[in-house]
Amino acid sequence: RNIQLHPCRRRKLSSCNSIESAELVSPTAAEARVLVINTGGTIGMTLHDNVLAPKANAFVMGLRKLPILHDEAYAQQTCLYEYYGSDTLVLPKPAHHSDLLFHGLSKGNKRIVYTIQEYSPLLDSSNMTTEDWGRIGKDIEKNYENFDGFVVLHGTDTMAYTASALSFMCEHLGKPVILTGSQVPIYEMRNDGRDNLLGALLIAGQFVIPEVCLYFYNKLYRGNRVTKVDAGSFNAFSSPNLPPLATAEVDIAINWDTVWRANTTTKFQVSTELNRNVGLLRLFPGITSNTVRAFLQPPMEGVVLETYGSGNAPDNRPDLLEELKKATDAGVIIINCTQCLRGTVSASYATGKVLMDAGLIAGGDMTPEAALSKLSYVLAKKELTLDAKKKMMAQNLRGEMSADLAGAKLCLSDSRFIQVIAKSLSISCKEELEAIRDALTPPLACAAAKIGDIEALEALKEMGSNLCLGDYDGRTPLHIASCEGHLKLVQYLLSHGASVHAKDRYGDSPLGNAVRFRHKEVVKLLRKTGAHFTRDELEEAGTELCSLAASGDLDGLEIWSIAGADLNKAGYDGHTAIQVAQAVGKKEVVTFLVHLMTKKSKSGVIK
Ligand code: ASN
Repeated sequence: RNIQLHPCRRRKLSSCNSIESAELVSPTAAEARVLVINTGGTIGMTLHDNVLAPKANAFVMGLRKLPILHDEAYAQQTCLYEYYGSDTLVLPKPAHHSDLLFHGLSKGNKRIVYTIQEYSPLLDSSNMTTEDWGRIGKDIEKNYENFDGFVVLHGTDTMAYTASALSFMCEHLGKPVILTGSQVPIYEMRNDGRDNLLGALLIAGQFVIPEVCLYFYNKLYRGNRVTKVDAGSFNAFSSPNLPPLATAEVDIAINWDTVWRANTTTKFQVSTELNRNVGLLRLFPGITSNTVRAFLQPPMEGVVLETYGSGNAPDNRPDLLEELKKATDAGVIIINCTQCLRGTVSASYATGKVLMDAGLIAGGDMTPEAALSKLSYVLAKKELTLDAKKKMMAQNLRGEMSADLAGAKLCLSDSRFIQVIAKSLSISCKEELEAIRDALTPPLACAAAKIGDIEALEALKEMGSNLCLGDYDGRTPLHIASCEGHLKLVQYLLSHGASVHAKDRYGDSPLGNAVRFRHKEVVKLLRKTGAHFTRDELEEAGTELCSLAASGDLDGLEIWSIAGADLNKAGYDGHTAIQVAQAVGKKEVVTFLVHLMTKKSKSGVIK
């Protein structure tokens, strides 16, 4: 298998002597594509009349001059601009071991090719509105299938709000969306913009972390868990109630156990409907009932009440409690969140119970930013009743609040199997046990997937293993089950967080595997969940279709069609499958292809 480049780029490349042969033939040298949506913020600002303001149409040119963020020689040699346009850049090849990402499962040592889409006007994030969030969401949706990951450049001031809102708006997300920015413009000598952008690009391009995240000062956080805590430090964000998803120190270490996964078989979509009749009200000693009443007046529909400590409010203020009760009776949803940076709302005090009695919903350990944007998202769901909306507010939708500790998974050391191995190796510390688990369980899970053994997978899951991780070849249980055509098991894995976007070391996805082994129902289910071929794979499918047409392989043609191939795509010599079938006199193939194409154009999808 060759480097995953577009055929026309590959042809040029192979005639170019200055490219190392390893880059041409090694599958691990393939490229990953990231879309960078530049909304503004300090990272691209310059000084005008002594104040910082965004500067339009300067960012790409600025990055081109930075060798750590762009490799001009590679761009020239691989015809990058001709193929992707002048707003596309490419990271240099990692040179030192610490640039290669070993911890957790990376897609290997890939070139990150990134395209910058600049918004106009560029915004200081204080000027962001809910419409801007919608625009970002829609642009991710529009470009979803053409990129491996997304980076959103954004000002730091309201980044936590945007990250929270996007986490809810992005439903059934399967790829990384990483917000980042900086405290000092990237053009200045001492700045944090270069490191932040570089880290975000490396993670977005190499790891399938299906979450809206925020990357800042060497840490990747879940987007709906952060809050800006420092206006004068490079370390501007904190995620007080959830440890980082990844830390980029000497190595980039992904905390895979913490990564949130959608567990549905539904395609990614962005919901841009948001209700703006929401607000944040911070309790303070002496607040008057008039203030509270005024705040809760129509059209207000949802409020985050920032209370004291573990969710407390005065229980000697009937005037105040009555205003809250009147509002909840009238259908306003009020969420109880703490003013404290860290900790959760609990029902341990009498001063907390009075709020429950007034009809408030406990917000757990949600940040006010997350609670507010969740309200805005949930209240916009017109098809839901008030009760259903309240229920949704109390549920954990995107990992924005901590799960009940009662449901915590079994600890690794509970597993006899691992204990026996650990004992024979004289190992007892938690980190080493975890290392053994992470090394042993992926091949075991793959073996279970091979024979379609759901019970064995259940047992591994109970042991604390992550069913999304791949074996030594990066092959995940979903790859194996797709090869074998175990439909039920594929369904099981997808509803337990398996990623349809996982790639093994050869660059193959579960969809590609299911097509190769002709498992029609598995292909349909993977497609329904959002699996798709890359642009390059679709390009190359033309040739495959022609050879199937020539050999009269109707089944093969049908499965490629279901998998999303364009039946009109020409092969390497410019002929389409129909033309080939006509040329070799295979009438039944021509009829079949025409039938498939009309079916597709009528329904949009093949049933
Ligand atoms: N005011 C800037 C913004 O939020 C702050 C920053 O990006 N550091 O756009």
